[in-house]
Amino acid sequence: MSDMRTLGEFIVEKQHECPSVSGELSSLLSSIRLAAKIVNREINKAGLVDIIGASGNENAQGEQQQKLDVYANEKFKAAMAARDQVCGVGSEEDDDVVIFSEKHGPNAKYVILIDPLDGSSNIDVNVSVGTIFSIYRRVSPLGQLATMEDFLQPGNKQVAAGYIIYGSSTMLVYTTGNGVHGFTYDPSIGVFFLSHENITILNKGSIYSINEGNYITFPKGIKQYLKYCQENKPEDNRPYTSRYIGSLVADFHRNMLKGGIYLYPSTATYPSGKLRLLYECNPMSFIMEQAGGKASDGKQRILDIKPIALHQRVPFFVGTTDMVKKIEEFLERNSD
Ligand code: P6P
Repeated sequence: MSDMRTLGEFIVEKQHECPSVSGELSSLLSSIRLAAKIVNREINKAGLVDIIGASGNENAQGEQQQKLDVYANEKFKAAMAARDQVCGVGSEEDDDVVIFSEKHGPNAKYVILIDPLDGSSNIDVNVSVGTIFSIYRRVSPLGQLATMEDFLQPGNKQVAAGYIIYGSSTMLVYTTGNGVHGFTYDPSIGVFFLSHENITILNKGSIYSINEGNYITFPKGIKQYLKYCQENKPEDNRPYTSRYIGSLVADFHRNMLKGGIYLYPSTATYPSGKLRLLYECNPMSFIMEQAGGKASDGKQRILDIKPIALHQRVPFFVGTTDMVKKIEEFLERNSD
């Protein structure tokens, strides 16, 4: 008998087991679930209506915004604004944070950081894309408007994080610090069913995910790590395999289920790395650590980095613990 527990039932069940997971947080996770269903519907019919393609605007990164980027951003922000738990949202798609000033805003306890549609350049070639979210308790006083300090907290202060992957099936994967759990969406009845309880990454991995087109400008330690992978075999004796989709959520999800590592080091184009600390690296690192893996900028734990800017970028190495440690060794050995 397959487990017919729904995401909603699971959230309530875990709320009773974990006092730290408050009712407000449960309600906030439910609003993310609603927005995910709405965005999923548009992604799945994107090929049929004129919603694919550039919106004609640029986001904070100077990247061409795809129409679905804009749509997803608006839907997730609207879902957050409609609930009493969120006092502000920081999004990849917005230059600055959005502070909820009316109604419940000043008395709400949480802020959320979101990449509403990561990998969106893949939308019009039908490759999996994803939404990434990160939730913190505010540090500014209740009764006042949220401040930037509420958003610039280190990743080790997250109370919840997760992603939705819009792929061959749509899944929502999240953690509140008590393991990682995956739910698969049944669009015929509009319900997310528990499909992957307590996801744990394999101790041994053989997959590495990196854009080798940037090889020339990689740090020496990264070049040596790639050479190590090509000349050696992991202990399970299968050769290393290079798999890179160009969509973080898709590469991350496959590596978490099969074992492996995702790497985005510094490059000539992105001297500090391409991935954004607040709404990509921190949530994915929280999830990976909860699944038994490791996440580093090459020198330190991602979750211990004190953010200084909303769209701050960092080098990002995340996945099977031994593989991340091996990269840190190569980088240490070749540090200038
Ligand atoms: P590149 C998408 O823009 C993204 O942020 C991640 O989803 C993805 O892994 C990476 O950038 C791809 O970057 O430089 O390899 O195209």
